[in-house]
Amino acid sequence: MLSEAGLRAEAAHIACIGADVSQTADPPQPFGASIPTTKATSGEVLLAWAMNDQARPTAHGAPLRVVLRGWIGARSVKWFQRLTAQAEATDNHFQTEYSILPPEGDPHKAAPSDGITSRPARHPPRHPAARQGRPAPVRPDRGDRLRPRGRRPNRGTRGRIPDGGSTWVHADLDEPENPWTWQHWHAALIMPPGGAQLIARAWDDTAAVPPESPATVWNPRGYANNSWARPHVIVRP
Ligand SMILES: Nc1nc2c(c(=O)[nH]1)N[C@H]1C(S)=C(S)[C@@H](COP(=O)(O)O)O[C@H]1N2
Ligand SMILES: [Mo]
Repeated sequence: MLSEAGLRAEAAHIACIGADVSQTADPPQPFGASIPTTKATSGEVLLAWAMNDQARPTAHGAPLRVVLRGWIGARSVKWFQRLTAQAEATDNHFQTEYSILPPEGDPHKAAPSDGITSRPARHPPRHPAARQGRPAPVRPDRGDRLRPRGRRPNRGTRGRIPDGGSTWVHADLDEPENPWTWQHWHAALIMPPGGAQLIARAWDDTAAVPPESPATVWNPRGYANNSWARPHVIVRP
């Protein structure tokens, strides 16, 4: 679509807006986001009108939405209405709002260009439970046998979980569906009944490990916490 339209050399960013206008943004404005033109023309971006071979639900952006594979959801504009090729990144409220500020940043004074507004295509593995601050999906299976399952971005890596905090056991990876989706994993643990804390961390093929604690990734808005997930579980007798 962009090559049909013809991009000028100075078009470094592609900005999109949706049909929904936020009255709480200052000033009121449509939801918007921009991405570098290199990403927009990378073949990793969809304009989607369907979802899982069904008509796309309105809640998920019908009639048309942007889907950016490998990037945060906030850049995938729903109810897609208009795009602009421009020299600078958008100053839309929602681009600025969903940016990672440095620890000393002030969310109330941040300029559009402050902070990280995009994620690299290859990013450190993180567990969604750590991101959302809630326990990982762990369910007791056959009494004392736990089968933790998790997801993380697919980098062909191997997940690990500790048994009781001193040693670690390998998790098995489920078959990845595609390079952009979460990598599901599972592991079996024999544990005594009672309360316990699990720790889930991942290693990738460069031996990179997510941060052990959220302390080193702290930022004012609390985004992108990819530190080790530490869900509490209760093993029923
Ligand atoms: N037009 C529009 N697009 C939007 C949003 C929005 O509020 N309006 N929210 C964004 C955010 S923050 C996320 S996480 C995803 C959520 O997409 P989903 O509802 O399909 O899960 O849509 C993004 N696109
Ligand atoms: Mo979001």
